[in-house]
This record gives sequence, C-alpha cells and structure tokens, in this order.
Amino acid sequence: MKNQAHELGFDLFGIARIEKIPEMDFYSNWIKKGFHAAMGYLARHEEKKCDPSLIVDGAKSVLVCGKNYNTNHPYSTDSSSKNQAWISRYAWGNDYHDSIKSAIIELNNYWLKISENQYAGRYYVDTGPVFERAWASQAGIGWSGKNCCTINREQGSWLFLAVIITDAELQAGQKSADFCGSCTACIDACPTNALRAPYILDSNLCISYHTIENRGAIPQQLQPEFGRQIFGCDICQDVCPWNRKARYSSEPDFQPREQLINPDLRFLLQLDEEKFRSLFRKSPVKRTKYGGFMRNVLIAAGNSGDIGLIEFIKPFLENENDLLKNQAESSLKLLSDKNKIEE
Ligand code: B12
Ligand code: SF4
Ligand code: SF4
Repeated sequence: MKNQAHELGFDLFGIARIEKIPEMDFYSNWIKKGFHAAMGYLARHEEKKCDPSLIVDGAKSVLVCGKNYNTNHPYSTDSSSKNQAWISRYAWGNDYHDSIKSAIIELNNYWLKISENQYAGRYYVDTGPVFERAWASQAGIGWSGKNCCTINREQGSWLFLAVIITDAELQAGQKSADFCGSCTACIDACPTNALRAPYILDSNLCISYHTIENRGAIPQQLQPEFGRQIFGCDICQDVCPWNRKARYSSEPDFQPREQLINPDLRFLLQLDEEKFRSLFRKSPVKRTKYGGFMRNVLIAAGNSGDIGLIEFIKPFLENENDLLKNQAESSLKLLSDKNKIEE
C-alpha cells in the first residue's frame, strides 16, 4: 500500500490503529466552547469523528496519506507593496479536492483488490466526518503543531491529507513526536489571536475561517487585523521554522497561476462575476463565490492605506448586493482611519 500510495503521487503514507485517543475528548470540548463558529457540520459530525466505527462497521485502522503542495514562491509575511493582496498558498493551483480525490479513489480500489474484497475501505479528503490531523499524527505522518497544522520534518506543513478507513487490523506506525519545543512563533504572529493557546484555534477569530467559510459580514473589529489576506491565511505557517526547510512539489495541479501570487488589488477590484468565474475556474477560491471574494478584496483594499484605490471601491457603494455595499462603506472608513494613523 505504501508503494502504491507513492506511485499515485502521495509524499507520505502511514497507518493508525483506531483506539480511544485524547484528541477525541479535546474535540468535544472544542465544540462545546463554540470554537467551530458557524461550521455546524463540525458539531453534527462530533459522534462520527470520535468513533470511526459509525462510518465503517468494525473499523480498526486508518490509512493516512499526505501530499505536499509547496512551491518555491514568496511567503505572505515577506515584504510586499501596498496594493498587493494575499491568497493562500494552497489555492494557487487547481483544487486539491479534485486531484487528491482521484488518487485516493485509486488507492482505495487497489486496497479492495489486494484484500480480495474481504475488508471494507472508505475514503475521505477534507470534507468527511474524519479527524484527519489526529489520525495523521497517530500514523506517524507528522505532529500537530502549536499552530494546529500537521507538520512533517521534511515536508513542512504544506500538506493535504486524505484517509481510508478500514475494518482490517493492520500494523500501525508510531505516533509522531512533537518538535515544536519552546517555539511560539505562530502564536505570536497570529494577527487576531485566534490561537488562544498552543494547539487551540478559535475559528471565530481566524482569518482563514472568515475569508473562506463565513458567508456574511465580517465582524468590524477584526477587519483591520485581516491585513491583505483575501482567501485563507498562511501567517501561522509562514513563520514556522519547519516550513523554511520544506520540500517542493512537482505536481502539475499545484503549480501556481502566477497572477494569484501577490495579486494586485486594482485588478481584483475590477473583477465582475464573469471575470471572477474565468480567473478561478477549477480553483479552490471559487468556494467563496463572487460576493464573498469581493467582500474580502474590499477589506484588503481598506487596509492597504492606498488612497488611489478609493475610486475602485466607490462603485461598490451602489452594488445591489448589500454585503458588498456595506463593506464598501466600511472599507472607505478603514482606508481613512489607516491614513489618519499613518499621517
Ligand atoms: C474545519 C476545518 C478548518 C477550520 C478550523 C481549523 C482548525 N484548526 O480546527 C478553518 C476554516 C479555520 C480551517 C483553516 C485551515 N485549514 Co482546515 N480543515 C478543517 C477540517 C474540515 C476539520 C478540522 C477540525 O476537525 N477541527 C477541529 C479541531 C479540534 O481539530 P484539528 O485542528 O483537526 O485537530 C487538533 C486538535 O485535535 C488538537 N489537539 C488534539 N489533542 C489535543 C490535546 C490537547 C491537550 C490540546 C491542547 C490540543 C489537542 O490538535 C489537533 C491538531 O491541530 C479539516 C479536514 C478534516 N476532516 O479533518 C481541514 C484541514 C485541517 N484544513 C487544512 C488546511 C490546509 C487549512 C488551512 C492551512 C487553509 C488556509 N491556508 O487558510 C487553515 C489552517 C488554519 C490552522 N492554523 O489550523 C488541512 C490541514 C493540513 C495540515 N497540514 O494540517 C485539512 C486537514 C484538510 C485536508 N484534508 O488537507 N480549517
Ligand atoms: S490561519 Fe491566520 S488567523 Fe488563523 S490561526 Fe493562523 S495566523 Fe491566526
Ligand atoms: S511556529 Fe513554532 S510553535 Fe508554531 S507550529 Fe511551528 S514550530 Fe511549532
């Protein structure tokens, strides 16, 4: 299975034995505290996430695969010019859900074939009721860092995870050791203090949550802290020392569309729905839809301090979508506050 996983383009493969792990209690507490914000599915999935036998009857093992998406390009924390926005590294190429899904389906088919259909196999990439990071660390793929991400010593944390749950009892790997040590760079760098403590992320404060998952208005008090992030957020990974040594991916699907690296806010503010659709065809960014994306772009424009953007923000004051109309108003205010501060 390991050889086959590598053959199919996965960089990492490991096996976790299904047993009660401390992460399960942690998950329940996390939901109780409301740290999942409005991602209701996380609360609905609680039982299944903590008990994989509710997904596969008699589940005994999780096969975990990791795929590196890092490319040799700048970080969000590198210096940039005023009107450059930031789209998360993972969203520069084609949507990983599609490319990884076909690989995990093939791996699952291979598993069913070699086990002569004696065992079950159910695969997931991201969207299912599976505790992917917890199983990744159990399987030895990498540890969960203080920034919550699965980190591998060679690949860094620029990893997508995919899993297969099976009822076969397989020889499990060793749980990854934690190599964060005394470092707190991610916690110190998070602009919104979403990392409330090591390993604990509050989605209500997380820029990644708001720019990707939140469909409504962004809380006013958080907006100035979003800086130039317009889709996801890489800050707590960009500052991680383990990512300075991370390998690069040669996967064609993950090679960036150049105009998505440090994209120009003037260009983005002029996108209409059709241009948005064509720019983000097959890209994870289309998840926000046009309205959500332009809301994020308007916030970044407000934070840019570039008064040259006013003429590009103003047309949104007449937008038929209230979300954009109201955001344009707030963004003009952000821009004027920012200039007052800088004067
Ligand atoms: C919901 C979700 C989000 C939410 C919440 C994130 C979060 N940290 O919980 C939001 C929208 C904010 C988000 C953001 C991102 N996400 Co996301 N997300 C998910 C999803 C669907 C579920 C995660 C979940 O269950 N969270 C609940 C918390 C409690 O669990 P957890 O973070 O998975 O696990 C932690 C706890 O168990 C904790 N823990 C365990 N035991 C204990 C014990 C103690 C004592 C303590 C203190 C803590 C602790 O440590 C674990 C590791 O962090 C997974 C896919 C999946 N099905 O698992 C992808 C997933 C986690 N996301 C992924 C990615 C790539 C991202 C982003 C990097 C995207 C971006 N650039 O913006 C950011 C990273 C933000 C961050 N620092 O975590 C990848 C992560 C890959 C990796 N290397 O870790 C996943 C696995 C998707 C995939 N299949 O590749 N995501
Ligand atoms: S993704 Fe951004 S906002 Fe969320 S915890 Fe990391 S640094 Fe903070
Ligand atoms: S920045 Fe430091 S503390 Fe945070 S995940 Fe990386 S090594 Fe761990």
